Amino acid sequence: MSNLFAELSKTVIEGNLDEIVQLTQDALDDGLSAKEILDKGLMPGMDHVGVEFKAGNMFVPEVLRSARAMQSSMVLIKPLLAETGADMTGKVLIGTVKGDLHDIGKNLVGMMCEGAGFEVIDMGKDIEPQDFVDAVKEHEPHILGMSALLTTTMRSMEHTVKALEEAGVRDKVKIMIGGAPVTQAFSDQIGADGYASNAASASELAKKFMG
Ligand code: B1M
Repeated sequence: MSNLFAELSKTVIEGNLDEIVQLTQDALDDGLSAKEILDKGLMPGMDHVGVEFKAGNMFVPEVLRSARAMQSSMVLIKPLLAETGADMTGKVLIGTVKGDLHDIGKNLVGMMCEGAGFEVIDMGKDIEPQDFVDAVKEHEPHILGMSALLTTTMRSMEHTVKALEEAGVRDKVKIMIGGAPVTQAFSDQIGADGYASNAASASELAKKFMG
């Protein structure tokens, strides 16, 4: 049994798209629950990817391949998780801010958070502050993640924080921000709850927010 979990972790780390779907199906056929597959197979694999990425031993294309492998497995287990009502780690709403079309880093953050067991709602890119507000009201996420890659669009993060305050929902979510020009000082300045410099740190911060 534990061998199957180790193999699942390995296929995530290797980003082996061919094997992971079959292995997931084998695990389900062997009677393992979707939650066990996630907690003991996929997530430890993705944790390892996060550690290696932070250490500079894995690079963006490899992390994306691992994330894609994990997502292929999730296609099989997600409906079962929903059926059994298994708790996800929490809910993350994520998007790239208004005026900004860069979404590769944001996608990576979303994938790493999914890898850490979060339900991730990806709003896409070029998201207006009011659309973030409406989505926070609709989906009631634990965490709102905003990404910006341009110095000119960073300000939209501040506008979104203000819009959330004005709508009376600021205190209902933790706000995490990131992107190349973003810093911890900027996060403090605009009243976000935290900044992460890369996707692995973002999923760690998200877990920290959940206590
Ligand atoms: Co653009 N671009 N771009 N671009 N682009 C940059 C960002 C730039 C630094 C290039 C340069 O001049 N050297 C520069 C910004 C300068 C600045 O403002 N500081 C720039 C510019 C100027 C522009 C245009 C204005 C160019 C033009 O048209 N004149 C234009 C703007 C369009 C717009 O957004 N309105 C533009 C357009 C584009 C493309 C569309 C062609 C394309 C984007 C495609 C896409 O994303 N689908 C593009 C690309 C690819 C880049 C570079 C080359 C790569 C960005 C990237 O994907 N990096 C970039 C230069 C560079 O970085 N070398 C550049 C890989 C990615 C994994 O890293 O996004 O940093 P990153 O994400 C990291 C972390 O930042 C962090 O985790 C991620 C993973 O570790 N992170 C978070 C990101 N979001 C986070 C959220 C979090 C936490 C962490 O919490 C929620």
